[in-house]
Amino acid sequence: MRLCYMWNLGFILWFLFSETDAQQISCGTTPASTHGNAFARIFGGTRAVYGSIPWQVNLLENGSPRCGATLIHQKWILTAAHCVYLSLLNQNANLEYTAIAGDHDTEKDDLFEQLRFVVRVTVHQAFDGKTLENDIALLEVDKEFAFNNYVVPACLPNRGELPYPFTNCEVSGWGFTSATTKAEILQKLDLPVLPHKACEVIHTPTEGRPTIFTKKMLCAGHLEGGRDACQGDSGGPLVCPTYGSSNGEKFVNGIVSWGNGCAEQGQAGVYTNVASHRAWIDETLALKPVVNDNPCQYSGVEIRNQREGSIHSPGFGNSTQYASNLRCNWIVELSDLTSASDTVLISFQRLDVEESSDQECRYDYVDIYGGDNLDILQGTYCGRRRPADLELSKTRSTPSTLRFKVVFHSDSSIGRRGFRINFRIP
Ligand SMILES: [Ca+2]
Ligand SMILES: [Ca+2]
Repeated sequence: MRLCYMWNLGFILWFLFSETDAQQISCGTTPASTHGNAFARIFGGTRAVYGSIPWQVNLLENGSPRCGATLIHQKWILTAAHCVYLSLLNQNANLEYTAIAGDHDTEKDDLFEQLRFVVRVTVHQAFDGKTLENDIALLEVDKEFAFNNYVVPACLPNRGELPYPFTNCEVSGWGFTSATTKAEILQKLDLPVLPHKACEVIHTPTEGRPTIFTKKMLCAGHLEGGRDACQGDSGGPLVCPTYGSSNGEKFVNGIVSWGNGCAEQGQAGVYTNVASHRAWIDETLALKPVVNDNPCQYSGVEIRNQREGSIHSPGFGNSTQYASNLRCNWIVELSDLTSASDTVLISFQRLDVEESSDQECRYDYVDIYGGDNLDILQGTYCGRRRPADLELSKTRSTPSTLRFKVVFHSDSSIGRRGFRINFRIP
């Protein structure tokens, strides 16, 4: 799997000219796609060329790869319900999702990667975890994705519009490429959509496998075996051209849902039929966006050269509760103000932050970091008891620094009053 991306002149030119107005980006197109070499994979797929599947999203759960997803809107990604429904069944599991568009190699930062936090998980209300009927979910992200040549939404199929049988479609993902190996480089596979009748026959329910193939599903694959989507590809896109679309735009007709094994002979993978859910998608996309007007959210705020000051959670003092899913951080830079012996005194004026029952600060917390690189944890705070003051000294490095970082994290449920920290150089 460890094949390096070949830097070539075409790629560099695309990089230089890749800033494109969002208006110029049409769904389902691949403006950055060059016809590079592809390398055979064990399950019959090929390594995708960076930019050739710009709607592919890498969906992480608590920071670990979970599933694929499809970019369909600046603020929404489409995935399979079975990828995320555990988070709804068990709110205490505290699962957090992040979505990366423009990803290619999961082991490195790709040039056009954009990471967003999921702020809303919408699973189809009729999703059935046993039969995998209605295996569809939409996730809203905190901040719009910026479309460019490497981040392009797939087109949505019209209601009820199916690809013709044997249309050549494309599935992609970072799932397993052999029984034991998960892909680091995005993989893709061309495969035909099969007629509904054939899919019904292939997926005739048996005693150990009661799942029924329905009109809300598609099946696609190579019946001779050896080429298929697999675990880890779940939730990802099956895109197809649509008859009559002259520009060859790709439509997300399917969501990787289930199959009997991977790449087995006589089998064909099953995909959620997106066109049969078009009304649900339109309703969901019309929901009022999750409000995200907090100035600190997900961004650094730097306070420089103040001998004293304060930091508080968003909305503190308004007798309201802080919002969910906050990722605030403040950096206080005092190096220029102090002499070698100086220290800064940090004290909580008020602390009211949701704690876990074991007082381990698993839910919401305030972290304070010090050190030259702001990576030395000085304390983690939650609950309601005002903690002891914290005194930080100038570092012993050359040049010596005095700086600290406050991070405030809230999870997806229950807010409290928040906190206020005062700091001063005595
Ligand atoms: Ca990457
Ligand atoms: Ca909370």
